[in-house]
Amino acid sequence: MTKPTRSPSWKSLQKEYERIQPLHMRDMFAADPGRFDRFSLKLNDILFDYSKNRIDEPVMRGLFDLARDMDLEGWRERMFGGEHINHTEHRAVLHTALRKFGDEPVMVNGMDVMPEVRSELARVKKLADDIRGRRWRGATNQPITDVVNLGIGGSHLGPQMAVEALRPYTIHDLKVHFVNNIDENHITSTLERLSPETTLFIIASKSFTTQDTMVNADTAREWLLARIGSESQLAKHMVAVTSNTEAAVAYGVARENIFKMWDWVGGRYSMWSAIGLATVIAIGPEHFEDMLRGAWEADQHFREAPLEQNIPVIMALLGVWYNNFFGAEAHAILPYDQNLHRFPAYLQQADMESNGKGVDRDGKPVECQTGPVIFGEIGIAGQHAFYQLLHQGTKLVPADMLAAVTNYQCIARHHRALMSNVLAQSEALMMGKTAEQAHQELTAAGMSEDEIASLLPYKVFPGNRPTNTFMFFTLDPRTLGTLVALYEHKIFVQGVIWNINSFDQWGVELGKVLAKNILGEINEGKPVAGHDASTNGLVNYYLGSRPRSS
Ligand code: G6Q
Repeated sequence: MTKPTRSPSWKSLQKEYERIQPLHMRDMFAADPGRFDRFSLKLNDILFDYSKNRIDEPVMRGLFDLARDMDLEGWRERMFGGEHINHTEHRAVLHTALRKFGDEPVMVNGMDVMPEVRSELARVKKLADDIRGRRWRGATNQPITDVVNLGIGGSHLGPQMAVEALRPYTIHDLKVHFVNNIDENHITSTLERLSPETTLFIIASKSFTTQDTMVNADTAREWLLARIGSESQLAKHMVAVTSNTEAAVAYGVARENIFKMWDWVGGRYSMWSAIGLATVIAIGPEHFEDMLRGAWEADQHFREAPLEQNIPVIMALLGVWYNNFFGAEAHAILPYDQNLHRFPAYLQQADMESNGKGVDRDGKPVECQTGPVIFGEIGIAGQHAFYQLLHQGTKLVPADMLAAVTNYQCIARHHRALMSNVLAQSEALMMGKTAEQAHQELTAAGMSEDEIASLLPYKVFPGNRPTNTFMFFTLDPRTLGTLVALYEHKIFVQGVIWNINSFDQWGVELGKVLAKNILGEINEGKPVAGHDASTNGLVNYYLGSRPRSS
């Protein structure tokens, strides 16, 4: 089966949709006190409650049938088995090998990749240990106090999200910074606080050709050379992570400072590889290992649990349910843990770059909606901003809420208030507020019937808005690893259901070449006529208005 819409299960799900669409979750909960027990699962410390969804057993059965019709179990084995499931780039998809514990080999093109994965990880850990132990010295024999990761997209978002999420595991006299924007404001505002003698740069670029990263690397190099003087000392301040070793050597990075990644690791799935070097330096090798272990545990769960008890499979199928049957266009990620503040941005790339596709695995236009718009924000901040639309807007926006049972210091005043918000929001989104309830409240507030009549429509909340809640004990490295891997597998499952390749990114590649042509014209500085009228107009306006020096 290659077209999900033509599968028998799709047709029966249509009927299930028509049956369930008029039902309200409020009534489903009232009629069925066992709903939470049946529609929640646990993995390690993580509780996954999906009972506040517009589902019942027949719907879930239909969704599992769809997964089987699309041969999810076969695709899952093809991925873990190293087949070239990224068919447009002829590559295996094996980020799972980067966090694999145990002795079994992982074969790619007839070779076990595990020895190389482990030796590269050992090199990364050694460098991190040397920096953290103040054994790695800069050109003037001072220890490193600041590490700057220069990278973008997959070479930035994962490590940055992880370092922020695991901030309680970092050490105070070693700061890790991230620069991704080619806009000079980003690197200059970072460097003005640093000293070249105590700074180490990581050029993180799988291809080692990405313009944004290379322009930032040039600026970093100049900044270093201006102070430490000699090229030969650069090795003490610049390392690289790339699959293009020769380009890094040609750029002047010492060979022993180059950490390898492989073409079977996609950029947005690479935080487990040497691309995570900044994370390892920030939190230390042992905590990084815990993060890998958490992810590996999620891998085993995904590979072995029956579909009916498989968290990423259920996450994915619920997404398909709203995306393809309810017509939902977006999905919100709402962490209530401040340290997860980059998690929505990270997932935005992971999901939208993977499943933002309109052509299926057979090269044909898809016949159904694929990946949703992913957006999100720290839940508390969102409550004072865009939750209005979630509660009373015209769009259905399913959401994931994430919260920790306990925090590091766990100041009761803060944590209890925080938790009361998470719990109240998912309840309110599900229950809503009926006209009758609103009427009672307004009466109790002393309003006249006339005032109530004019205000009542605005005070009604439709409810029936679906949420998943992830509640974990605390945001430690293992839990973070598990959470991220669950989302990675959710994305994979949805790609299988929609019969698309989640692992290429031709849209991103386009951006990388487009700018080059215009940069040539900008450098030449002559008026252009070869584009459409708008682009010609904008280029020429810019050329005519820029100061002489820029
Ligand atoms: C990720 C994408 C993209 C990529 C960046 C950086 O899956 O391919 O986000 O990570 O464009 O690429 P480099 O690491 O090659 O610089």
